[in-house]
Amino acid sequence: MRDNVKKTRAMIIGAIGSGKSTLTNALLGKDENSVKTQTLNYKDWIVDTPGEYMENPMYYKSLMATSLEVTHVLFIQDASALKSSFPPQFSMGIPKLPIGIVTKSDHPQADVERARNFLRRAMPKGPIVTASSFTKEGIEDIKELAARHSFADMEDYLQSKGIESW
Ligand SMILES: Nc1nc2c(ncn2[C@@H]2O[C@H](COP(=O)(O)OP(=O)(O)OP(=O)(O)O)[C@@H](O)[C@H]2O)c(=O)[nH]1
Ligand SMILES: [Mg+2]
Repeated sequence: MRDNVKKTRAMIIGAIGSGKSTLTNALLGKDENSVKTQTLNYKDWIVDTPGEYMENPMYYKSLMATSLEVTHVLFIQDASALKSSFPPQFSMGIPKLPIGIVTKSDHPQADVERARNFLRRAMPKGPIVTASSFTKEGIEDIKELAARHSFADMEDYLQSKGIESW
């Protein structure tokens, strides 16, 4: 037993309907239908947030306060969305490890490149994973990255998988 293993807790943020709750279930291996998130929802190692918290700057304070409790922040961008709800460089204001996630890669209207560009603007530093809660693309990579507690360890993981880092 290694006692230097840190415990991960991740806050998941992104626009209304971007797929946060569905992804939360996929990461936790739960086969539940997601219902609209109304409030902060603590599920195992994940803190699921309502999309309103990201879309309305009035709620940024709540996100900032909640971020104090976590080790990682998962930034969710819907691959089919025509816009981003993240202000530029938003991740730089939160001193926690960021993981960018493009969700709904399976969607007929998905444009993964556009979504990655949106995320890179919000999150200048850190890994970006392309994922789908339906096909399970990217789910293992997200879990592996969330188990790492420094940028260097996340980069090592990406390198071991032959994935280019940021
Ligand atoms: N095609 C596709 N649809 C998805 C995927 N993930 C979620 N969805 C759909 O997107 C819609 C919104 O999903 P939610 O997980 O409830 O979104 P949310 O970000 O939690 O939304 P709020 O709680 O309102 O902030 C639902 O109809 C899901 O079925 C995915 O990977 N692929
Ligand atoms: Mg939700």
